[in-house]
Amino acid sequence: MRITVCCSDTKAAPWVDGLQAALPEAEVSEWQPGAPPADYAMVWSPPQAFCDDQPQLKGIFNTGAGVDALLKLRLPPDAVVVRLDDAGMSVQMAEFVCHAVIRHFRELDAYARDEAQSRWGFRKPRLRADFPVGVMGLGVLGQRVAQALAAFEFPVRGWSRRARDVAGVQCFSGDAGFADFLAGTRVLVCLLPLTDDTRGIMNRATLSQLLPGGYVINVARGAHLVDEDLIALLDEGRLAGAALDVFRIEPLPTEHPFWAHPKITVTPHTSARTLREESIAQIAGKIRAFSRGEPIVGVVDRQRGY
Ligand code: NDP
Ligand code: OXD
Repeated sequence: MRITVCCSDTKAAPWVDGLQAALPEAEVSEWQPGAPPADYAMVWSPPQAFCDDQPQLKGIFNTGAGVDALLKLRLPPDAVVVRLDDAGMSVQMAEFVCHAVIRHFRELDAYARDEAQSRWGFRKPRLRADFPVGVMGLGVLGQRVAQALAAFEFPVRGWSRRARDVAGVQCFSGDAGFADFLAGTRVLVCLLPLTDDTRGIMNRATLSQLLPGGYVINVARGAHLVDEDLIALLDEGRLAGAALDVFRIEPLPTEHPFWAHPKITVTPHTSARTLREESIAQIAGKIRAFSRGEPIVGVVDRQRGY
């Protein structure tokens, strides 16, 4: 079996070597234009030329959870697209989001400002009941995040496309459940895939439905958020702040107003990093299973977009 590797923003060599070591029976190499046709591909954000060059692929294994960049391409029609399924990302996402929620809830930025002035001053404890957290997207990452937040005893709500039942989480679903979900949420966490249905989902109309003092945590994709609506709502005092890890343009341009906004925290798309060893082990296992005709998890529904 022949496997081609195409990772646009990272060096391919360690991925090629790792996958080759995990699948000694295969012939693994970095994609070059005009390379012989491969059976499987391991990719991150490949160019269109890669897909055009590899029409015989049976499976395309994405080295990330989100497949929005991949599904924008003209892919070989019969290739199965497979996303990374946790592979060490959900625990990172849970710690990142819990940190962001707790930093806001416990006013840790205000204490840091006090420290800078050698000021010893307590703030009145806040009530968790006043800070219900709503997680949009109850998939691999969203469920883990929701349960981690519930373990800190925040009231947690979750919203998904289909009805879900997650222990300790008040679940809402579909368009019908969206307004109720938002109306009881103060801290909104986005863990949705980017699809035609979810693009721009955090906008003036939806963010205005949050409880007063709303706080936004976007760890999914930048295009879920309408940047100018967020800034306007923060400046009008309708929202208290935002922690943003993902952006419409990455790296976030230096002139973007998010950088300097006093109510916005920016991190460089780092909330849950792809871990190479875990990812290679998972992809190698799936390639073996798939080539034996066994079912695998993480197959993307190309029509649905995730
Ligand atoms: P999953 O595919 O496992 O879960 C997606 C969830 O979103 C599901 O619960 C799904 O509903 C729900 N959903 C999808 N469309 C809609 C909709 N129209 N309305 C309501 N709910 C919807 O994804 P993951 O949890 O693995 O990952 C989520 C996203 O996180 C990725 O797509 C990626 O963009 C982002 N990500 C960001 C990282 C970072 O470092 N910042 C790292 C990794 C991922 P249902 O349950 O009904 O299917
Ligand atoms: C992913 C990501 O989708 O890193 O895995 O954003």
